[in-house]
Amino acid sequence: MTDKTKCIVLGMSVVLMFLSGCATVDYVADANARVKAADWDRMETVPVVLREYSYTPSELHFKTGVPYKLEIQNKGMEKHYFTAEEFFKAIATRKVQSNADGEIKAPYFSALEVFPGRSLDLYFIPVTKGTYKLHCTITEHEAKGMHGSVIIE
Ligand SMILES: [Cu+2]
Repeated sequence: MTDKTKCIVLGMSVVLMFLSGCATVDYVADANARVKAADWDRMETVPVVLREYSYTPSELHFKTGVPYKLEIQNKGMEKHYFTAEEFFKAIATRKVQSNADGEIKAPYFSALEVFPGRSLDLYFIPVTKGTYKLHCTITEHEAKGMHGSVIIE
């Protein structure tokens, strides 16, 4: 290869790396605008119960564009996680609220840990349709059955 050819090949691989890098940065970019524009008076409340070792229901269904409060209630004896990285990338997040302690505003989350007997509320708007994996990342919990799906339709 000539130096010029090497330079072109290197240049193309840099462009490809840049493009593939962009494809993985896929949280909802205009989440803040979507949250502000939504009519939160028509928010729907959906509960999900965490215990040893399950989510009830194990399949959660949401519709794009509707504002939701997902009440993540740990009714078990142990700590549990609501981990759903791809789901969190598919929604516009308004906030997570602990009804005892306050609220956390952030553009996105990847996992929420809920202590026994406590709950966290996730306020969000579904944006991207799909079926997303939900699981508890504490050792052995998923293997014992603590997994499910979040479906945006
Ligand atoms: Cu768990």
